[in-house]
Amino acid sequence: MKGRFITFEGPEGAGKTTQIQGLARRLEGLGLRVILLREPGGTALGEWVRNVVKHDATGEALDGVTELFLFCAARRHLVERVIAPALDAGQWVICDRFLDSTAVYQGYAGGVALGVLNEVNRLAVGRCMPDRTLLMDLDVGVGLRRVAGRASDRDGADSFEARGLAFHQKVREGYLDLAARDPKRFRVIRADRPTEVVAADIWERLRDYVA
Ligand code: Z5A
Repeated sequence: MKGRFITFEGPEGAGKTTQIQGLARRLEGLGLRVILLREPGGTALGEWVRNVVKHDATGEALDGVTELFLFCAARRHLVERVIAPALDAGQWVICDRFLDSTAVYQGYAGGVALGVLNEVNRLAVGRCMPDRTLLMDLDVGVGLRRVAGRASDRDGADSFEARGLAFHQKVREGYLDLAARDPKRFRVIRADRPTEVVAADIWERLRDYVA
């Protein structure tokens, strides 16, 4: 069977990580080879960018354009080093966030002009556009409350969790706009339901690839 490239997107605390793990187990149960990635991450460069952007590791505030280049540099490297070879080898690639995160966090909510942003994103992604994107949609207040419990277990909110409610609302609206513009690639999943109900919905939205 051909490799597939599936991405998960959504606001904070939507349950992407939880669902990706269950989906991978289910696909592997069918004998498929699955590789799980997260963005930023998946390479040493990606993990370095993750630390810089999430935890202000440089101690210097970053503007939206700087973030755009950091995320896209890490994305380009991940595509070249990991994603393209895996797809060429017939593996399934499941990525927790990808190019649409840049569109909404740095563009719709961050204020970087979408025309420029889309060009940089296109350059980073090359031929590796996702086959399908599962947008986990959730009220932002619910999502932030879910992660707040978790953040207090660690050492406080990261730089994205700390951005205000209005920022996260723009993120959600940006995602819904992207999904409405590209219904062929996006599937919107209501993430406010019990985990197993959400998982069944996701499976249904991938049925044409696994049947
Ligand atoms: N970012 C960017 O700005 N531009 C870019 O181009 C890229 C990223 C690629 C990465 O942070 C940050 O980088 C991200 C955007 C930015 N920050 N934000 N926002 P991350 O990867 O650490 O954060 P995240 O992607 O938002 O992940 P998350 O906070 O861990 O959320 P999640 O993966 O969607 O949810 P989860 O970990 O599966 O679940 C969260 C909690 O909810 C957990 O306690 C679960 O047990 C619980 N949960 C899960 N499902 C349910 C259901 N169905 N009901 C109730 N509770 C649930």
